[in-house]
Amino acid sequence: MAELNAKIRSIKCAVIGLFIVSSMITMSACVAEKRVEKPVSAQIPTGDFTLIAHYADVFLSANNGTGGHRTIFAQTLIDGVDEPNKADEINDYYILDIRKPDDYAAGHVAGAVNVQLGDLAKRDVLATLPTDKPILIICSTGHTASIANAILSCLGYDAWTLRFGMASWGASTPTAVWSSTVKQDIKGGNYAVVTGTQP
Ligand SMILES: [Ca+2]
Ligand SMILES: [Ca+2]
Repeated sequence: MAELNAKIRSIKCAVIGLFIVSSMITMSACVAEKRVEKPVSAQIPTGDFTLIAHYADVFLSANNGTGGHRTIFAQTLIDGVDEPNKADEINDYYILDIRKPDDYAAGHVAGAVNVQLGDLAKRDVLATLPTDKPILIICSTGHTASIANAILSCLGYDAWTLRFGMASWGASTPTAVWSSTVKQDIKGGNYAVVTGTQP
């Protein structure tokens, strides 16, 4: 009987000992974690998030020399200077016009496909966008196109914004600049447009 009690006591001691040791290991791990500040990059989860963060970095750190982030001037697109390995002419691009259908029908760049901004990230719409050529996004002034550009860039597309949008393309476009109710004429390049609902 005494021998059995001694065995039980030794088992109890072993269990308590294990508990103390494991608690100490856990505590020291917590202290170590608090002491070592992880760099920000190490806190980004792996997987899809890392890929999106990479594309976001590419987009935000890009500057094509004109002060804009992945923007291109209308004149550059139709000046006849067309280097084979550079997206420097309108024919190099898949053209996406994200304005309202009425504005699109009133006049758009030849070949431009009309997709509303709100529909752009729908799966079936994304599936129509090319992954083997740059995408030129056109809106009225460039603001909305830049939103679409940022989104498509984060999804891995080679997206570009027509700088100042259709205001830079038409002869003269009444545009609200400093007030939502007052419009002033913005002079554009007076380049050709196609009217109607078809590209
Ligand atoms: Ca050109
Ligand atoms: Ca080219």
